[in-house]
Amino acid sequence: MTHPIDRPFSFGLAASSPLLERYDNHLTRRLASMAGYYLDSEAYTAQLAQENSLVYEVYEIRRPEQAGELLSGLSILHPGKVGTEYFMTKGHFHAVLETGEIYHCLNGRGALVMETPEGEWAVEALHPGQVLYVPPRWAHRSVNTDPTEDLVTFFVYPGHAGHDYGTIEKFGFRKLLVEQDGQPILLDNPRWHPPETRR
Ligand code: PAN
Ligand code: ZN
Repeated sequence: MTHPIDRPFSFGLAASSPLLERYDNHLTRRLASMAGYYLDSEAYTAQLAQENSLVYEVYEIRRPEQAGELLSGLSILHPGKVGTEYFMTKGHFHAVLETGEIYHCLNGRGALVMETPEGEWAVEALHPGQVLYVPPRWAHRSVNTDPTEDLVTFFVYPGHAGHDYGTIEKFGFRKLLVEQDGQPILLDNPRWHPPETRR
């Protein structure tokens, strides 16, 4: 007999609450879980002492984590900054490097910062209605550059992709998004080293 989960299913998706009509897992990332991610470590420590803010949330529609399946869900990145650096997701490579991802922006304003293991980089704007294709091999991080709005994206990726956070946690992305004179600008990340010089 066919298990009910192996029947087609549908769900509503809206940029306003309730965001997903159904989901299986709600994941939250607070400031305390992002030690070492922001460039200005003094600003990070001072801000964390004030409040362990909710930086982002992910609502997942669970499916078996295997080839052939698609994993999807909603990412909600709240507005804020640490020092001048905008709130962002941790960012990752997929453990199976040769797997891509689709992001569809539903609300807010921001960017996806991306790079390959060889150090090629790209930054693509996100705004409502925009669909962004992350090719296989590209690490990705969402950044919310709006001062007040949540950056809401719907994502879909292959079931067997997995997540590899280690490299980004250690070196960060090559480019950072910071606020200067009220506008987002790209900065070179001083913690980043060319892959061939890493140890
Ligand atoms: C997304 C991300 C989500 C949270 O589902 O996992 O936006 O970002 P981090 O995983 O970097 O904390 C995705 O890209 N999945 O593969
Ligand atoms: Zn991903």
